[in-house]
Amino acid sequence: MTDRAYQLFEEQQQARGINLEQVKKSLKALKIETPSWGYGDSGTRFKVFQKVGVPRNPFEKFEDAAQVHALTGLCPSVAIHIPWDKVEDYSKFRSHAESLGLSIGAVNPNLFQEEDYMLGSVTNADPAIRRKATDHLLECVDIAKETGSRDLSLWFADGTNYPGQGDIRKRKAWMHEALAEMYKAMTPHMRMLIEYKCFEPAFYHTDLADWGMAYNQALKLGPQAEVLVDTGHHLQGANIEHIVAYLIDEKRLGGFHFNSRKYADDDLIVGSTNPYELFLIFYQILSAGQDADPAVRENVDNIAYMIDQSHNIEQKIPAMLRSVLNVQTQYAKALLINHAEVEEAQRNNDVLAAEDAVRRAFEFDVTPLLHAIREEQGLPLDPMKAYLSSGYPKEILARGKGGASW
Ligand code: LRH
Ligand code: MN
Ligand code: MN
Repeated sequence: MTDRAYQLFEEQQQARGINLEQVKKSLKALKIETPSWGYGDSGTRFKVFQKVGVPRNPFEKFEDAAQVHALTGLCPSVAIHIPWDKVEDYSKFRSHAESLGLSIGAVNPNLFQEEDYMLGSVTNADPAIRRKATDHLLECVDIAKETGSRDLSLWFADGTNYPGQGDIRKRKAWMHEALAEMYKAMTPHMRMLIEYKCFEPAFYHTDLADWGMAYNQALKLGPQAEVLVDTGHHLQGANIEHIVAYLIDEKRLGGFHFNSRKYADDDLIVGSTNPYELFLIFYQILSAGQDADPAVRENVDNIAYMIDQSHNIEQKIPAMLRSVLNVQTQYAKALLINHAEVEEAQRNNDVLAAEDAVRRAFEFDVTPLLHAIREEQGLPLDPMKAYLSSGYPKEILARGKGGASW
């Protein structure tokens, strides 16, 4: 790479003691799973907007996802949501994914869109509804066996709107009962990722409202159950990177649903409103990646990075490209943190030097570095530009309006 911008960048980073070859290796190993539902039509509770060119079925969702992977080299797997991505023949679906250079990623059950679940699914007071919900979880384990998926990613809308509406402790037991039944059905290579969310759609209490509740369930289930951190699922001001560090240290961080939020669970493009938060999440992960305890390092190596976004007003594929590129950029910046420098400042109780050592990495322009790795990988230097000038955006217009919703 003879590019002057990169040469300058290289000199600058070498002078700071950063091993750029290692940084490049780590960047090339980054994998981000995209969600099938991010390619479909979506909206708010006020309106679902219909776009021209949206995939009409799960197969076409994967075709769009393949574009994102081909242009970035970052997204070889796609999460599915059942029943949104229910197909007749999962082995055919799997072959279709593989023919596109993709694999089927996390399987997400859906327990929030049926009339029966208005007052809860696995925590409903009615045992018949709990049975139906648990059966759906078991169905998803079977689907994961066919798709070859390792992760089952669970989010429950279950909760109540009013004090007294439900018995919180009974619901806690019912939640555990359902999870335990599902856990028992999993194969040894599967993982259950338990997602929490502070509120919405329930507004008084949510059965799994925070990381502590998800962690508590995971601990009682066993080592194949871990916590999933959706960056949009916290109360205002929550220190997500602290939660991340804590969970890794307990070896129970299963993965992320990345997105960005300002007010609630906005599901906006990750890194669009708070890139520094994303950078600081990676700082904690990379710092734990150097831990002396191999179990902590193993947890870091197995974190599933996933996007969970709904693109209501944006073009779907460009929105996904922007998202994964934002993650890659913040990861690249975090890789420039000189941990020895931070640790020395910490040992000296030098507050400002420690903060400076972390922040400085965030302030570098990593464009030359990202161009260098893309060139080495035979990828377009600017994946967004490459997409917009390709034939694909025009080609998909032939699909017309009325594509798959979520
Ligand atoms: C819920 C949620 C969950 C996924 C997705 C479709 O807020 O973010 O993580 O199942 O919606
Ligand atoms: Mn989520
Ligand atoms: Mn969400």
